[in-house]
This record gives sequence, structure tokens and C-alpha cells, in this order.
Amino acid sequence: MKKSGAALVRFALEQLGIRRTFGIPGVHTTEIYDELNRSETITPTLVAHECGGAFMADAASRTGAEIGTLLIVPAAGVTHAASGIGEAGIDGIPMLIISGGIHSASGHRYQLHEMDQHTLLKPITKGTWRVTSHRDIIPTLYRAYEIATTGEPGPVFVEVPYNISNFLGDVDDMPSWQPPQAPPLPDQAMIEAAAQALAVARRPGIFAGWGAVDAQEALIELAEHLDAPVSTTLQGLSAFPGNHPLHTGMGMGHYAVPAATNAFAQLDCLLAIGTRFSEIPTGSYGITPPANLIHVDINPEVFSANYPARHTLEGDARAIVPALLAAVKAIKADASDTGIRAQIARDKAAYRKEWRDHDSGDRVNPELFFSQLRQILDDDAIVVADDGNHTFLTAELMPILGARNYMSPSDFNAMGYCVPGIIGAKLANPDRQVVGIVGDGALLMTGMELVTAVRERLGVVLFVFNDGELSQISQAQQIPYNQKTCSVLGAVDYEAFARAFGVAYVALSGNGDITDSVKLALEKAGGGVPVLVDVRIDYSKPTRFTKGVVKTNLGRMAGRDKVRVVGRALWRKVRP
Ligand SMILES: Cc1ncc(C[n+]2csc(CCOP(=O)(O)OP(=O)(O)O)c2C)c(N)n1
Ligand SMILES: [Mg+2]
Repeated sequence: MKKSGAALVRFALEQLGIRRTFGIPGVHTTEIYDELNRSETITPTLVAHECGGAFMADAASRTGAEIGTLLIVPAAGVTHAASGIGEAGIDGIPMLIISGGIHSASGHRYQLHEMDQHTLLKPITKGTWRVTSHRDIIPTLYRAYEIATTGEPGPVFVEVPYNISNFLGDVDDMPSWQPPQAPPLPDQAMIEAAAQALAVARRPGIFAGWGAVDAQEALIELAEHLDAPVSTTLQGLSAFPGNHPLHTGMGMGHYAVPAATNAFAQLDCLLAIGTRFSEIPTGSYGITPPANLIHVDINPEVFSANYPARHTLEGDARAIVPALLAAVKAIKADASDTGIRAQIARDKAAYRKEWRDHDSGDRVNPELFFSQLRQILDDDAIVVADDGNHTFLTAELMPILGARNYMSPSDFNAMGYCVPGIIGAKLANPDRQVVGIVGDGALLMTGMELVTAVRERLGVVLFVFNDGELSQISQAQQIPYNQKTCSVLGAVDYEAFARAFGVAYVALSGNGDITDSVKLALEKAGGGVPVLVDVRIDYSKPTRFTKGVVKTNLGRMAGRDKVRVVGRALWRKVRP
């Protein structure tokens, strides 16, 4: 039979259960857009910039039932989207990216949007394909999808040349999609050995990353059975409920929140699930996990990459954690109350008090903001942060109560995630509250996507932490340089900015306004309109994370560099 490539793309996406694509059409993709527009199950969604589209697709993947999909023009669309693809690639988030491609048989060179996209995308995707015939389209999209969603998930890229998508060609059949089999569990003997190590440990602890988000029920039971404290990575903040008595907060070691630092101080066994021990979750490698380290991950390359593991269990945490729980229960009775819960509660209360007692002057105290926001929001609200000081404030002060209810850029660390992120999350979860915490610098990168939020009538609330600086960097410049080079922003009238897009505006100027302003914003958002809340945040107290990382990095410097850096700072203090 004869089909256009565009019709074949539509068929494959419908089979894969894709319900939405993000992107901007161009001459290479208008035929595919036209097909999708006629699909009863797929909605092609226009974005303002492909980078925003990629962050939306990422957020839809993190919080929704199906994987985020991009439909973009070749070359310029792909380079614009690359930051979002990179974030998904490093963070293990599945994403399907389809671009048009130049006419593959025209015989001409220097065509519009001509570029080797595959070389560019190789390091940030799990695979890239260029279809070479109509017969190729359906199997290639199925294969790409399977690779994106199995093993450690990640982005995949398929280029469909213009002459294939837009013209008719021969296909023999249109096969339906068959989902792949679940992978096998690791050897039972390895699970039992790890369970034995946990069962005999005097002070076991659990460190949960994004890879653990879908194993929460068994993880809670395992932690309770062992009376083991649980800390999370930044990306995995939602892997364990923030209001559980064994939840310590983010990290371990001296950069972590105090409840985590103290609870993890004397561990003799650590169970790490779905984390790579990369730079952010280790506070720039400032932790010392015990030698008795059990590492569970779907990607075996992470084992012993930064810290040697005694036991490694390769596979999906959704299968391994319940198996580990069963094996532990078979060896060890429920642990008695070790006193760890009371210690965590005391440390958490003291840390909150330390923040509340910090004098924020006439600006908004971060602890008061987050504790009141938490009280007002629904338990299943989705919280999206960007990258900056506001991220670590959110991580340290905002309890996240359910799996996949928090996201922010992590190891790839691409600023600009939040505004598109709340859009992607809300489109995937129209009945849940979705709020963003964004730095003013990050807002300037992708804030134009508010036009998309308004067009889609999304009742999202965006809290802009307005401090006029790229604070995470300006803070880091303080000690070594005592100067804020290129980290002070221009002044922006956010009320006018919001008005330009038809976004509602709420001012949050001081501590007395917090509850009323948050409630007002949520009420306005209930009407299907995005709301920008201009938060005059107080950034005068640094987070534990920032202080810890600065200390770790200074401590690691060679003596002569330390003298140079500290000496320069002192000199500039006297002679600015
Ligand atoms: C694309 C990109 N560019 C630069 C950086 C470096 N960076 C990390 S945090 C940060 C500051 C963010 O400023 P803002 O959004 O205002 O948040 P704040 O730290 O003030 O809360 C910068 C510039 C980055 N992570 N990503
Ligand atoms: Mg800022």
C-alpha cells in the first residue's frame, strides 16, 4: 500500500499511546503536523522556543502516564531543544524526539536546516536514527521508543527526511505495538547477601535517588522494618515522603540538612538506590559512605564509579526493593525503636527554628514561605524548581509528600527548566495543583513560555524568587572574589511582564502576606489562568548545601591555591 511518511508517523505515535507532542512546525514538518492535527488521540502543542518544548516534554515524562514527545524542525529546532534533551539525557528521563530532515534525494547541497544532527545528539541521547524509507518509519519509531523506556530511560531521536514524510511511498504492513517483556531480577543469592548485610548492620541507612521514585511503598516498609533513616538526592527528593518520621531531608555528610548529617554520621551500612553518587547529591564528593555499601541501580556503569560498593544489584528498583524487603524480613524481625526518629524530629525542628529566627528584615523569610505554602497546598501538588539558590532552599525547607511530586534540573543543571516544567506537568496532570519556584535569572531564560501556559489555559502558579541576582553564583563569588562579576540582573517590572502575557499577578512583599498571597494565587489559578507571584525573598542566609560545598571545595585545594584565594578575598575586603 502507499502511505505518506507523515501518516506512518501518526500511526506509530498513536500505537505508542503518545497523546501530545511539543514543538514548532517548519517547512519540513508541516505534513506531520497536519496528520497529528487530524488524530483523535494526539494533540500537537505549540511552544515559544524548542528549549521550552524539550523541558515540557521532560516534565510530562516525569509526571505523566506517557513519554514526552517533541516534534521539531531539523538543525535549528534541534540545537534549540538540546538543553532540554541534555537534561533528560543525564537525568534518565525518557523522551521521544522527532525532527524533519532535509530532502535526502534532491542532489542539492546547502539545503535549509542542513546539519549532521546525529553527531550533535550522540552524547545526550540513547540512540539516533535517520529513516531511509517509508518501510523504516514504524519499526524505527517502535525501536527508538523501546530503547527510550527500557534500562535506564533516556531521550531518543528519529529524523524523518522531508521527501519521506511529505510524499507517498510503499509499505507492506502497519504492525501494532507490542510492549517489551519486563527484565529479569538479579540472582536471588545476591539479593540475600545484600539483605544479610542490612540485617546485621547496627546503624543502616538508605540513600534514595530518582531511580527509587517508583518503589516507594516497599521502600517505606523496608526503612520502617530496619528503623533506618532515609535521605534523598536532589533529583530524588520525592522518593521518600517528607513527612515520614524516618525522612531526614536531602543529602548526607556535612553539606546536608542537620537531620541527615546527624542520622548518617555513624552508619555501618548504606543502601543506595537509584543514585549515581554524582557531584550534586554528594555535595561535590564531600561524603564518605561506609565500606559496607549496597548499591542498587538499573545502570551497572554507576557501580563503584565514585565510591566502591560491596554489594551491587543491577535492575529496576520497582522489582529489587520488594525482593530485598522480603529477604530482610526472612532474616530479621522488626527493628526496635532505635531512637533515630526522635533525633530526626529534634534536628528538623531546630533547623526550622534557626531559619525562622533569622532576621529577614522587610523581606520574605524562606522558612515561613515554605512552611505556609506546604500547609496550603494539597499533598499531591507537583512542585517544580529551577536551578539556583531557590532550588536548595526548596530542597531544604519544602517537604515533598509523594513520589514524582518534585522536579528540577540536576546534574546537567540547565537553568530555564521551571516555567516550561510547570506547563508540561500541568498538561499531564490537569486535575492537580502545579506550582513553580523559579529564580529571576532562570525566569528570564524561558519565561516567554507563559504565552503557552495562557493559550492552554493552565492554572499554574509561578513563585518568582525576586532577588535581582544570579544568587547561587553571586554567593559562590563572595568568598573567593568578594565581587559579583556578571551575577547582578537588571530590574524587571514583573507586574508588567505578567500583564503582557495575560498572566495574573500577585505581590508577596513581606512575611505578613504569605498565606493570603498564596491563597489568592491558587484561587486565581483555579480559574484556568497562570499566576505569577512576585516574592521579595530574603537570600541573606545561605543554605547548608552552599556552605557545605564551598567548604568541601576549599578543603580540597592545594595549600598554595588556598592561600591565593583566601589572601585575595581578604585583600579585596580591605581594598575593594
Ligand atoms: C544554562 C545555565 N547557565 C548558567 C548556569 C549557572 N548557574 C547556576 S545557578 C545560577 C543562578 C541562577 O539565578 P536565579 O535564576 O536568579 O536563581 P537564584 O540563584 O537567584 O535563586 C547560574 C547562573 C546554569 N546552571 N545553567
Ligand atoms: Mg535570582
